[in-house]
Amino acid sequence: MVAAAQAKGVTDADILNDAQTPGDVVSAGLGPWAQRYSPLAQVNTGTVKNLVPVWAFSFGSEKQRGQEATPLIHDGKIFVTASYSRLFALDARTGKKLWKYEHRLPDGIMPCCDVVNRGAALYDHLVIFGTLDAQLLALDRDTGKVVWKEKLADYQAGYSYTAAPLIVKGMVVTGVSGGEFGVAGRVDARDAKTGRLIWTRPVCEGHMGYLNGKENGLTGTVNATWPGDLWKTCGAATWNNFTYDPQTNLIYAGTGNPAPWNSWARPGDNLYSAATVAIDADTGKIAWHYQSTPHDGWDFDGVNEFVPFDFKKDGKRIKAGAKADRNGFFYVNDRVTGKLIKAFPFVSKITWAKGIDESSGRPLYVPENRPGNPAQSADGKKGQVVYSCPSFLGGKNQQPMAYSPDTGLFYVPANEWCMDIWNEPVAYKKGAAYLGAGFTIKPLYEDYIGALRAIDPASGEIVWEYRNPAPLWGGVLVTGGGLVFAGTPEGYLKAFDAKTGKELWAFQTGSGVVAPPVTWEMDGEQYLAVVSGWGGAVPLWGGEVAKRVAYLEQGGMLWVFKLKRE
Ligand SMILES: [Ca+2]
Ligand SMILES: [Ca+2]
Repeated sequence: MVAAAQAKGVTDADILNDAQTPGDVVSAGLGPWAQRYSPLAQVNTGTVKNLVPVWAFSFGSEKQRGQEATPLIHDGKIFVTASYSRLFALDARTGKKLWKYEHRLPDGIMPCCDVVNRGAALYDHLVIFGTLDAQLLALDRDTGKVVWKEKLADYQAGYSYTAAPLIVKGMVVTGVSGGEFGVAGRVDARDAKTGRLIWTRPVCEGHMGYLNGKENGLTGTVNATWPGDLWKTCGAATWNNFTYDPQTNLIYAGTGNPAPWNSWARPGDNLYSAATVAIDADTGKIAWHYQSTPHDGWDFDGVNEFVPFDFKKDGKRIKAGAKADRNGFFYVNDRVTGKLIKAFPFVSKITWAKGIDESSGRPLYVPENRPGNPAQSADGKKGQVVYSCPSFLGGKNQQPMAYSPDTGLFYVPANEWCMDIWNEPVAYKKGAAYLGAGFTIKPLYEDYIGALRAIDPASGEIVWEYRNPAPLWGGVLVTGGGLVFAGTPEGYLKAFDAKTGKELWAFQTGSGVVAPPVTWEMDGEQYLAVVSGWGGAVPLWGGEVAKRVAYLEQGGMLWVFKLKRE
């Protein structure tokens, strides 16, 4: 019986039900909605003080840098990705290494924002993950041997892959990274068992989609919102984790900045950059889009995860989804139609727009706070510098938020920072940075940058906040025990009361935590796991903020916790 149970592969039903089955974590968002909520309550506001480490595992080697992965747990095993395109399988009870896959990366990979990976996907007997040279690999979960391998894109043109793939109806759904190199963003769906491409949907107007090898309609209309040939190197990289809603059969993908950053080069809305794009899982066609930053001029990638939830408004229950956007606004949209329901700021200072017009869904721009046109400068080389908030690292970046159906609150790992930004002329060159901008990121406040905020989506109110000196970059977990777990670059994994924000527990992991925690139940006990290892975009792009946190040490460890027996 035990052998038969262990031989069972992960099914579509397992993934759809992941949020309701606390004995495993078989998808990176703890379910296709990615609410990162677990009903487990053994570790709760009363018992969390007894939470202690059970074991820790080092990723080893001289390869450290940012560790952003969500661990997956199934059948007594943990599958966790690490920096430099590595994947480890560990015994969940002891931390013993079962196998390691270390991808051989070519020279010349071009990850913009550190050599990170945000996690794997499980399907059948496979562990599937993407690499920094833009390949997708399916490994045998028992041996770590490669079962199939597919090239997602040309790494020499600036493509890479850093997100956790999403499993939908037997398909593995992926995007691409590389928005700073003029790639063209798209969403692909492959047969998860074989890697065969089923459909591909570009997210820039003018590009052709395909379904089973046949043309499946252009995305948008050529030159409707992009001038000349710029749509061909449009950016709009789909580089963060996606979500899926079985009720609407829609995959929600966030898209990054239009390329280049210099917005004067590309008048128009530049569809479908800086947006949420909802794609029908069966047809590979765009059902709706909502563009949070039309004609982006600040690198406000709209890649933040769109989290489906049931929104209660005026006594009605609306099929909604929420997103804490890099541009500083929190959006609630109808997830069936994409129509904007509400938008409000979740950071303290926003300079680029006065607000969001809730009837049209469009931002109310402050034109003088758009970086100036270099063509109008004296020498034609540097447009007017503007001081802009938030910075391009965003009100929220890759670090995922969580939603608790118990409290009805979103828990958003936000940051308070601004930037000086200016535009410069730039031309596309394959494999070269394609920005046309210069910048310096600056802290907004002396005493904190990070702010974990409990946000009421109905009122827009910040119910509580925890302020952290360094920027928060790790993501959030919320539980039925009334706890919010989040890590800090200073090395702590912390637990807060989900209702009040009171800090109830903290543990020092030895390096910065820039990854989201997970929890599961095993042998009747509740476990937690989190990866520790400082890095990501902040030390590389963070300007004055990077200097402020330059004392932080790199690392690479997986920590596992449970309650000590009294
Ligand atoms: Ca589960
Ligand atoms: Ca970007």
